[in-house]
Amino acid sequence: MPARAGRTSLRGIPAGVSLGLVLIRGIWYFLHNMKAALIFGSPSDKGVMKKAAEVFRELGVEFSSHILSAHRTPELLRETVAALEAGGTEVIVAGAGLAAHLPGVIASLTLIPVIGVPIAAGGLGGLDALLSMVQMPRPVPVAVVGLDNAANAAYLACRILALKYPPLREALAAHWEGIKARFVGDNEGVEL
Ligand code: RP5
Repeated sequence: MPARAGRTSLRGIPAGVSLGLVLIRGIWYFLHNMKAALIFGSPSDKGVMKKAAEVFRELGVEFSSHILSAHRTPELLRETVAALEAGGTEVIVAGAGLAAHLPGVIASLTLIPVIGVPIAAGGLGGLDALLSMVQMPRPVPVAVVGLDNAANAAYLACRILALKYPPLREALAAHWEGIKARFVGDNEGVEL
């Protein structure tokens, strides 16, 4: 009788090796205290998504970032989400354009809250991406921010994390006070 072949993932990696990689990556995220993750569907999304990275850096939130696609690299996406879960990631910001199923697919793989950033790519100006995210059927929600507004997605992610981490809450409050003070300063004695 022929020996039973071990299970192999679609990437051609034996299932045991794949599980090992998930755990190793999970340990890496855990050791680096990465509570947030940025995932986006293409290198062409980088310009938009780096606005989220800037907010995380400004507020001192450690994050991992990944270019992964729900349709181009589905196996790697599944493995990465498993590794993020294993490593203690608590919120995911996912950006994509066109038929932007990436955030919805991520939300189907995990209970970690997912915030979608619809990216204005292609002939429909981003309406396609916006509707793909905001119209997720129950019970698989994706919180959605405005077109290309990755910064707001990161701010929302920080607010979610701040429920649990008081230093982040303080950093957010100080950041907000700074914005208010600058706004007031900029608008005093305006010459028309
Ligand atoms: C989506 O398709 C990506 O998120 C990107 O916004 C869009 C176009 O991707 P590329 O063709 O530029 O790789 O999957």
